[in-house]
Amino acid sequence: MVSPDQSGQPPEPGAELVQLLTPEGERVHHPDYDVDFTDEQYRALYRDLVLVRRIDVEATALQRQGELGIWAALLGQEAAQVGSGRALRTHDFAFPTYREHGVAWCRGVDPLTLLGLFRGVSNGGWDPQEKRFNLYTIVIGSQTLHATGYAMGIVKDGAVGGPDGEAVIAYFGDGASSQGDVNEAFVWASVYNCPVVFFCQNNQWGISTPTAAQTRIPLYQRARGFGFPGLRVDGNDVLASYAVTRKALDEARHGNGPTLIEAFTYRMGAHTTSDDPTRYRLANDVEAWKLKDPLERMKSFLYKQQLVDADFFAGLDAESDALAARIRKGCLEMPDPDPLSIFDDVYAETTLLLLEQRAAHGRYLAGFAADRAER
Ligand SMILES: Cc1ncc(C[n+]2csc(CCOP(=O)(O)OP(=O)(O)O)c2C)c(N)n1
Ligand SMILES: [Mg+2]
Repeated sequence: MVSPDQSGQPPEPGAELVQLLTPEGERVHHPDYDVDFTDEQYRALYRDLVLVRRIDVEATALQRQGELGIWAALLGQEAAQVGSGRALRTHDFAFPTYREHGVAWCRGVDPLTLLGLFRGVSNGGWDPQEKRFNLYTIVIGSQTLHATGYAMGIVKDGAVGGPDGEAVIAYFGDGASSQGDVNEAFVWASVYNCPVVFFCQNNQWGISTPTAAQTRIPLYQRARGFGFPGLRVDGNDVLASYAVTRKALDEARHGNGPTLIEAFTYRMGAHTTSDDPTRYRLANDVEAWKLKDPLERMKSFLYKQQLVDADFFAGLDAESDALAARIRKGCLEMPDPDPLSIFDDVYAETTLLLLEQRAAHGRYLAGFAADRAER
């Protein structure tokens, strides 16, 4: 267990946290970040949160039943992802980590496609250009450089500098903030004034390493040293996450350069299904964060504002159940890939060495069939 501040407690968010919805579901206002949602938009955001959580719960269960190799749960981070994901315009481009299932949902990636990746039957499965959503990246922080390079490219294409400009968003975690790649991306984005939003989900943990082992100052304050603005938002507040991301994206698309958003949230589940967080964190902390649940506060708000009725919830329950059933069925029905297809997409044009390896592996696999025939 790493706990450099001795208490093991994450740093307090402080007064600087941008919030539009309190944990109790009270709508509050902020002078710099506000948005006017219609009743329909409020309901739609809640629907996103509920369905995204359901996808995550089903995927975790499928992994436990042996149907997925691994799953990285987003439990607790739904608002940060749905808020920022819905703030993207169609032509904006997102670069995710491996946990951005909520953003994938907002980009129209079928959840079954994500499951294929974690089941090990595909290397991705969606067209990044079509979805404007890059493939999942496991190498911590490297996608911030990809995003920055992409953002430099769209500047050169002349696609930035007005209300219809393009913008890029790079997702990463608190642990990733210590990576060289992320700090290099900050430098490049700053000096080249790149249209990129760095969206850091500070979920308080990098596997078993607490944020206190990554930084002595709030992460958003790092931006200042690189020469661009940074801010901290309540990552469990879908409205605030939307508002700050929309504004930062607009700054980027108008040619006003990068922003760092630190979405202050909490990873309610394990790092992945291979992890056991009871080994390194206190149940107390998890219980305290349950009171800030992103779905519950939105539900309270909808009730208090009388924007919903029993039919709305019954309809959403039915939709959620149908989605879960489709995911389970679709996952079990996914065909196993040809083992030799692992060699297909290594390079755009294959190499002689790879062809030899493919042939050797083919002979190896055929050996099993011969063994079976002899027995
Ligand atoms: C370059 C690199 N180093 C180490 C790892 C192993 N690793 C996988 S996830 C992870 C922690 C990442 O924490 P954070 O950035 O906070 O993201 P979170 O998992 O909390 O969403 C580490 C160290 C990796 N995948 N890539
Ligand atoms: Mg983290």
